[in-house]
Amino acid sequence: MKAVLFAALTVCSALAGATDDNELLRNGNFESFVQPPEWFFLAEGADWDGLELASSTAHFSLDETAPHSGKRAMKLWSVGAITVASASIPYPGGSLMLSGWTRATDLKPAARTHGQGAGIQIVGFDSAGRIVAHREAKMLSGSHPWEPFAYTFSLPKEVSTLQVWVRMLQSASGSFGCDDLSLRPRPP
Ligand SMILES: [Ca+2]
Repeated sequence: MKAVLFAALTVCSALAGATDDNELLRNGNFESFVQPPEWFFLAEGADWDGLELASSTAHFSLDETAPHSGKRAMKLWSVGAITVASASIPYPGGSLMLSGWTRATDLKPAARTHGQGAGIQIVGFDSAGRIVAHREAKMLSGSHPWEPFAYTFSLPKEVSTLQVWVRMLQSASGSFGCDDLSLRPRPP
């Protein structure tokens, strides 16, 4: 099902492209169709807490019914785990800020996740591709209209690259959306 979705979504990326030199994230507004390498679906594996990254009962799509801006937003829904990751971004060091908008509908928390159902995480990898750091930029549960967030963080020196992960956590249910994600160096 997901493989078919990717095949269908690789048709067009004409709207892609960040025009801002300081923007580190590509297609953060999801106006371009989601495709590797901009965003890709993590089909297997588990995170640092042993929470699975994907299950067969959860889905993602580009939502054209209620985007925050433009014509599309990222939407995750149903029951279970799903993770959509950004392209790997070289970590420039120092302080970065991830900002954007999130919404949720009837988002029930997953077990073992401290009341969190879904959200956006920063994941740092060392030069060998191992996860060596993670940050929770915006996690939520319940129902919320579009709301902005801004999260400032820095990562350890051993981090070589980072990804932005949009996730619904293991055994959560409901839906989660995000739009207009932006990752930038934070001015000193
Ligand atoms: Ca959008």
